[in-house]
This record gives sequence, C-alpha cells and structure tokens, in this order.
Amino acid sequence: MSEKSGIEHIKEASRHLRGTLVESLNDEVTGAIREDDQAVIKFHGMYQQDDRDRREERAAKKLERLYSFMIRLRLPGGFLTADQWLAVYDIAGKNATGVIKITSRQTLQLHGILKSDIKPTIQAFNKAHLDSIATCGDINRNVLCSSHPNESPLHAQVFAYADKISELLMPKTKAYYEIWLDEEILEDKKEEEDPLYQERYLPRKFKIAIAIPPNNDVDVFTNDVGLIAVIEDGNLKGFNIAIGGGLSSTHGNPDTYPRLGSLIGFADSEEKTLKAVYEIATLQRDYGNRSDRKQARLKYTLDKYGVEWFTKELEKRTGFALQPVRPFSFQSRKDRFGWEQNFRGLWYYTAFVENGRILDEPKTRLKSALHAIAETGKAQFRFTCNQNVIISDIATEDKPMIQSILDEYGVSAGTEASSAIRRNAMACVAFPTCPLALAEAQRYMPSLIDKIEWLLAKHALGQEEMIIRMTGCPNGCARSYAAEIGFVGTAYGKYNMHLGGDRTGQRLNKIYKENIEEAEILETLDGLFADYASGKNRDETFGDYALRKEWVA
Ligand code: SRM
Ligand code: SF4
Repeated sequence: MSEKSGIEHIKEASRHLRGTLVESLNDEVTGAIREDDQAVIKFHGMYQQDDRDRREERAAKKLERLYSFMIRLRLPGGFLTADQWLAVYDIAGKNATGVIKITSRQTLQLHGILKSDIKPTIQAFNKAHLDSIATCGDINRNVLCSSHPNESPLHAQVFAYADKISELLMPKTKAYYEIWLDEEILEDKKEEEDPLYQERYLPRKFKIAIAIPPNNDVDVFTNDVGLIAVIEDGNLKGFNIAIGGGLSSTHGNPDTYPRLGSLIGFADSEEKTLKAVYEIATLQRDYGNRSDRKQARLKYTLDKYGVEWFTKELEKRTGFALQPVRPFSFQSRKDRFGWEQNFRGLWYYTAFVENGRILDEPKTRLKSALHAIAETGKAQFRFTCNQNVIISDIATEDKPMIQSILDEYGVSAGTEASSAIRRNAMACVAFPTCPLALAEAQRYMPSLIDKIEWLLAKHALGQEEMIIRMTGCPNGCARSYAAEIGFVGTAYGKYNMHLGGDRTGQRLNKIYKENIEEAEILETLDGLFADYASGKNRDETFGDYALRKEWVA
C-alpha cells in the first residue's frame, strides 16, 4: 500500500473540515491563512490566491504577496432569483473586485476578497439564501443541468435533479455554519456522522452533469458522472449514465490524460438514478487513488479496474442491474442567443458574456443592465456552461420593458454584433488570479478571436459556428480538450494547438502543434482555413474535416 498523500492527512485531521480556520482568520499579521487551512477552506468553496501581476513589485518592496480569496457559489443548475442577483451585485461591489465571473460550470465566482471580508461575504450570501458549500475540494461539486428552459416541457422535472443530487452528496459537517455564520454547534454534535464522506472525503474532486438531448451544453461526457435524460412519448423515462469523464492532464506526464465518460447503462426511476449516483461516489471513495493526486480522479480508477468490473461492483452496491443504454442524440452544444419562448409562453433572452466576465464596458454595460433588470423583479437568471447568462421566465407583457433595458445598455447590440466563433468560444480565468496558470487565457482570448475572425472572413468562413476554447494550463478548466480548436497554455505567450474535437462534445481533440506563439497560431490557422474552405463537404464541421484530412490521428 503506497503512502497517503499530504492532503489525505489534512482532511482526516481537519475535524470535519474545521482545521484551524478560526485561528487563521484571527491572525492579523498576514493576509494569508495557514498552509493546511488552504486545503480545508476549499471544501467551504474558497481559494486563497494572490495577484500574480503584482508579485515582483511586492517582492521588491519586501512585502508579502497580495493575498485575497476567491469564493465560488453553489448554484445547482445555475439558477438565481432577481433578489439573489441584487445581493450578489452588492457583495461583488463591496467586498470583491466588482467583476462577477460566470464559470464553465454555470455558477458565479467573486475574486479579490480580503481575509477580513470573507465572513461578512458569506454572511451576506447566507441572507440571500446562497452558500458556497462544497464548490471546491475533494467532494461533489456544483451539479450542472442543461440551462435552456425551453428544451422540453420536462425541463423543470429534470432540472430538479440537480438540486436533489447536490443535497444527496452534501457533506454532513456543520463546520461551514459554525465558522462563517457563527452558529453555535453543541460540542457533542461536532463529531458529525458522514456515511458518504466519512473523515477522508473523496480522493479528488467529483463532478456531475445532467444533459437534456438534443443539447449537450453541459458537456456531459467530461464529468465524473454524466446523466443523459431519456424522454420518450413526452415522459421522462430515466437517465443513461456515463462515468469517468475528466479533462486534466499534466504536460510531460503521459500517465495523465483527458477522457470522455463511458456509458454504463440506464436507470429507469428517480430512486435508482440517485442510488446509482451515490454508490458511484462510494466506489470512488473506496477505490480511488489516495497516494498520487494526479491519478486520483474517477477516470483513473475506472481505467485501473475496468469499466466492466466497476459496473458490476456498482450493481452489487445498489442491489439492481442497470438496463441497456437507451438511444439518444446530441445535435449541438452551443447557447441559443437572443429571445426564445418556452412551452408555457414565458420568454428567455440569452445574452453573450465574453468569457463569463460580467462587467460594464464602454459599449456594453452588461453589469448595470442585469442590475436594472433584476430591480424590475420581472426576470430570473440562469447561467450556462458556456459562460453566458439567460435572462429568464419573463411574461409576455414584461418583454418590451426588458428589451428596452437590453437596448439601452447595449446588451442586445453586443450580443447580436458578436460573431458565431466569439459567442461559442470559452477561456478560463488564468492570470492574474489562478496560481496554476502558465499562459494568459480570458485576458488574451478576445484579441486572438479578433484576428481569427479576420482570417475566417478572408476565407469566406465568417458564419462558421466552430468551437474554440483556451486554457492557461493543461487542467482544462474551459474544456479546451473538447473543442474543435483547443489552445492549451504551456508557457507565457505559448500554447499547444489541438484539433479534431467534434461539435457536440462526443470526441476529444488531439495535439496538432506544440508551444506555438501568436504569429505561428495565425499562420497555421490561415493555411488550415484555406484548405477547409476549399475542401470541405457541405455541413462538414472544421473538427470533422481535421480528422478526415488526418491533421491529427
Ligand atoms: Fe478548474 C483548478 C478555475 C472548471 C479542471 N480551476 C482550478 C483553480 C481553482 C486553480 C487552483 O486550483 O488553484 C482555478 C481558479 C482560477 C480563478 O482564479 O478563478 C480554476 N475551473 C476554473 C473555472 C472558474 C474556469 C472558468 O473560467 O470558468 C471553472 C469553475 C467551475 C466551477 O464553477 O466549479 C473551472 N476546472 C474546470 C473544468 C471544466 C468543468 O468542470 O466542466 C475542469 C476540467 C474538467 C475536469 O475536472 O476534469 C477543471 N481545475 C481543473 C483542475 C484539474 C483537475 C484534475 O483532474 O487534475 C484543476 C487543478 C486541480 O484540481 O488540481 C483546477
Ligand atoms: Fe487556472 Fe489552468 Fe484552470 Fe486556467 S485551466 S483556470 S490556468 S487551472
């Protein structure tokens, strides 16, 4: 048996995620928290970070790094009421940088929160019935669900599963309430029983998504557990289950790799679906690698023991056999921008948010627009896994008023004027807050897209809906390995270029060129686009063409 990794010891010694967080918070000498607590605080939905743009300047002045915290909300299915939006807006302005970031897992992050402001921030969230429990750490994360409410009349029914699963896999510890909300927990209640997580929690993060075909906007196969709703004759029949998706790899370590989930069967009732999800987590808890964190995700557990073995063990634990996978078909992965009406007659406006950053820019004052809309109380907000926002549930009589706000603040013009590739693109946070970033992503991607748009126009491909994604390192936070063109940061200003992913998230891409800078990226794309424009069949996507031409294996 190999040695357990350091994080395993921290989890076990943390007294159900308390660690020494209280002492760390009370230490006024530093803006940081103790090293072990940096691992513990993740389970409460927070990360210690520092401003990487200012490291050198601070070091020269012999000052400690400019520490602050990022807080990530738990929003199963990515939903907020108007009042909750107003609360987030207020908190972002008072305690964080002011920018509200929609993540690739349809929740919100605030950055730049000082240690002394964490508690007031969590308390303000709590007043708005929001929390950040388990949005990071070795535990089940924010549960995703297809965002578009008109997907089918059964959307609400499927959507409810995101909440149910999130509740089912929540840790039992009351540490969050005790530390951040000052709730008094009696001494004898502090040793909470947690049958699922016990004292060790999971070996690594655990991610679940629910897709409603024909849209795979959640990128269901990139999750540890993917549930695909099967709707027949207008009824929800159950879910196909895919397990073992995950995207991260490490440059130069061939034992790490992105992997799409494997379909293992179909569960035909709510009880069976929830039981299966729960027991997949217990199996990963018991068999996942706890000595090497780079081998600890479910994808590696599956590849070590085999999908067949895992499925059999799962059926032993649940006490029922999964049925054969039912037919399903994904047609797209993108958001549908502009107005749509759902089966109940309510209206939805999907606004483009470049890389999920909600802020006011000279032409598009998105943040103010969403605030003005929330103040009317006539709309709610849904966030998409493509980092956009759907202004939702609007009655027909209120639509003109919402439209006039969208027009006044330049949101409709901004959404309509953006090209297809820009609207489909995603980039991760990267610099300056992400400690793991090797290259820029969300700060650089918009200017690269400007140049790619120009190239596409040159080859009469301006209307192409291709999916381009960029990450500042190989962890894959903007799911760059599942894009038609993926850029993966290797060093400052350098990227690996990946090609050949499909449009619906059912095929990963492969490395085409390594460590290239902008000039080579553009020169390469120029040649590839010329070839594609002249050689493609009707309706053939760029990703499919790359494969047919064997640009990648
Ligand atoms: Fe991620 C770590 C940002 C989605 C794979 N991710 C991080 C951290 C927390 C860096 C860190 O560990 O200190 C980044 C914080 C940056 C910052 O300053 O905000 C970070 N990840 C993000 C977000 C905000 C990217 C975005 O721009 O939207 C996404 C937040 C999602 C959420 O709301 O929960 C985000 N991360 C993802 C995804 C995509 C997904 O889940 O659909 C992946 C790939 C899928 C997967 O998990 O395999 C992803 N993030 C990682 C990994 C690699 C995990 C692994 O298996 O090795 C890390 C590093 C780690 O965990 O050690 C990581
Ligand atoms: Fe940071 Fe890498 Fe994730 Fe980008 S992909 S946010 S650089 S960890």
